Amino acid sequence: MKTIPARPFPFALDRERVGLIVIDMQRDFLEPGGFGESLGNDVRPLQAIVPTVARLIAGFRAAGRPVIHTRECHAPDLSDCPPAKLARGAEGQRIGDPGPMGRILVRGEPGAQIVPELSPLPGEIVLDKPGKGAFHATPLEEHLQRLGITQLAFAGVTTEVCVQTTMREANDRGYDCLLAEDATESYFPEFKVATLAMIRAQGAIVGWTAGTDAILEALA
Ligand code: C5J
Repeated sequence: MKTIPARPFPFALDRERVGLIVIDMQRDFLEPGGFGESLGNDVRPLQAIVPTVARLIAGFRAAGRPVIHTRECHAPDLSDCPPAKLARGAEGQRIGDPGPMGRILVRGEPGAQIVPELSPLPGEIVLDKPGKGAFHATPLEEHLQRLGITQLAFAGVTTEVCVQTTMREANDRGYDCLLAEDATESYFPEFKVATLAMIRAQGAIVGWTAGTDAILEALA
């Protein structure tokens, strides 16, 4: 165990039991000309974390610890998309509609791919998830149990949606959750600040937050 400076209090990182989960670093959320930008969002803050996420991934790989990647996307026939989710958004900007990088949030389309700078290595787990949380309708929990993981470090986008939802799912399943503060981002800066505060509130009610450097130091 190595204790790292974290908030709301130090986090005891278990090098033998920790894994990294990188949430939805997809072209459609991050790249200019993608779905996220077409909704009026400024994607630059999300792009800015790519080098930090890359460093975090490299640190886990170097330590021989699992890196799990997720992508929010749906089957081409949309059979895994609940009607309520399908009906969201303005006409022409709904899941499955033609978007700037192929059909919006559909598996296999260019926009659904992870940005090339963060490409998964062969053999790493890549989960296509139909929900905001990565445990919903995916084999994530089976993978974590098989790998003996009890602690999860988190990176990715967006902080208050898919990252937070997955952290809450993991927390309820008994995993210790540590969010890399500078390796996550939101289109709405105030939502990121609020989410970090919510996670740490009431004695780490959802988990801990720490800087990427501190996490990497503990892994080295
Ligand atoms: C994610 C979203 N990945 N904001 N999706 O957070 O819709």
